[in-house]
Amino acid sequence: MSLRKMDVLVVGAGFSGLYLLHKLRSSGFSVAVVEKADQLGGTWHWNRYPGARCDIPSLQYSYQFDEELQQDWKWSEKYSAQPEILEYLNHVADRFDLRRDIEFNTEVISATFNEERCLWEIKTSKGDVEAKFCIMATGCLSAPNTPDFEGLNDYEGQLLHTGKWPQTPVDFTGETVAIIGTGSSSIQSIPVIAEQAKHLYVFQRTANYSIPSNNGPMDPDEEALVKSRYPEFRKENWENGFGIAGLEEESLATEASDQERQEKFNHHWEKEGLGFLGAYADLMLDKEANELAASFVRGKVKEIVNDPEVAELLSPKFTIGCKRLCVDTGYFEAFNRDNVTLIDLNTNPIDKITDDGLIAGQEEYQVDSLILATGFDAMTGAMTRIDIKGRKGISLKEQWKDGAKSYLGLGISNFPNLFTVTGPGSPSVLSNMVPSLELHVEWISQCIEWMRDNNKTVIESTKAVEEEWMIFVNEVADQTVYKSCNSWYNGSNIDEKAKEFLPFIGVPPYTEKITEVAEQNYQGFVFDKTN
Ligand code: N01
Repeated sequence: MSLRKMDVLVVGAGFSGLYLLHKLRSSGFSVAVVEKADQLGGTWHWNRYPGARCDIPSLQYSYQFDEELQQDWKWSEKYSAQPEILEYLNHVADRFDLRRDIEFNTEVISATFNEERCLWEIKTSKGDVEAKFCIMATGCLSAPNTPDFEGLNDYEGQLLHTGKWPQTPVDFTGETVAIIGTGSSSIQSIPVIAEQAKHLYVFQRTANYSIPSNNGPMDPDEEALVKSRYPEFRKENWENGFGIAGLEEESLATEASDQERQEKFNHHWEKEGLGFLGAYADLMLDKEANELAASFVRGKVKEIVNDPEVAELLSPKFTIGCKRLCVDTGYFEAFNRDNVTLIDLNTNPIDKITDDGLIAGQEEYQVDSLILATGFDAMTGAMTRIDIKGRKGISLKEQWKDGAKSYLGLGISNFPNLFTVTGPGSPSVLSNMVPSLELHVEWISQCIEWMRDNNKTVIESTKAVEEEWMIFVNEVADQTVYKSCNSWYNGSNIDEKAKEFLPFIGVPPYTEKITEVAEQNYQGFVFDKTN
């Protein structure tokens, strides 16, 4: 393929990349999207495991940039399943004629900033690109984590990773299956796999909190109500700390009576899903309040699971919410089935994977399929796995070795004209991702337009502002209970990764901050720096 030149190259054709393409093209820029997969969808293309669905209601987990789109589209369920979300994204691509500027099966191999020419030189698996701007729309949870289990390459059965699921549906009927990990992906897939498999072995290192989704067909009255005031509904949600409806509670768990608390927790358990953490304002701020919610959930696990030993193993011991809370359909109930066995990896560590299964705690498990539900190198992995070089050949991977620093999750020092969507230091994974990424797409597009209108060629963040910002990100987290356990929010699921809290907590102050930065001609960013 011959060298292609353009204003903006976008990496990734998921929710962010699609909207970036639409927005930037409408503003008159030449823009293309490159996508490693053979089709669009990003997260919703790769995560096709059984039971995959969103856990923020679809009326919220959807684009709002086009009023006609949000009025026209009809979700069939409260929390839509992966195939429907993918169908929605395909509809968006067709509706806004996006496909003609997306190159599929195209992997970015390297991206190097040429300081003299002030542009990005990007090598892809299908040829070279030169672009004034490069935007990483690569997702927060898109670089699968495959632990280095001894013997993994020897396994001859069907090896699967929830984050890289095959496009053709996998049928486990009659099979013996092992799944390693008990995070959101596993918690969604276990009840579905358990219905198919002859036997399912679940290998758990850390028990996790999960709240029932109470999913069901879309309530037509609720849909009509939301659609009658969609922009106001979106705005109200955005004013909550996490940008999600139902999280605006102000009363404190520590001040409520036992009976009040029980009633409220029960209500939130039955109705609110992720919003369970919004039952009281102090649940994520105060350990004592948090323990009240945590012990309520542990009590529910013991009510649901028949075998007391299994119930105890499934009862999480850490602060609720400091690992991403899960939302399920029949997760704890699945352990009442005769064909599901829970294995505690703390007392039975995996010795090795064999050609036909695994050995854990000296017990051998022969399995037809082995599923790794072991998560992602979150927030930074998708970028550090690409060879990105900024000023003076500095590598992004090297620069982020001791902790990912970014100004507002949008720009990185030494990497001019490179923007990140929902990067480290922004609310991203601690918010409703879709409005968060829309906010970033709009901010980035306006910034590039402003540069065009004001004859600016190069924008970059400085070390000083991003250091100051990441200190603030961590100071905010210090006022909460988020840092009190190992989680992918703080890099502790990946051995070689710096242990630093990455998302910014608080949608309203963050939105105010980036709006102010833009209004003050991108205060904190430097334009056309000379060496
Ligand atoms: O990954 P995870 P995930 N040996 O990191 C275990 C989003 N998401 O793919 O906790 C043994 O949460 C690990 O154990 P431990 C959502 O934001 C959303 O499930 O580290 N076990 C853990 O149990 C979510 O948080 C939805 O002790 C090992 C599991 O693997 C994020 O994606 C659905 C291990 C990994 O859990 C990631 O979820 C799905 C090892 N060496 C995902 N290494 C929605 O509902 C790891 N584990 C929208």
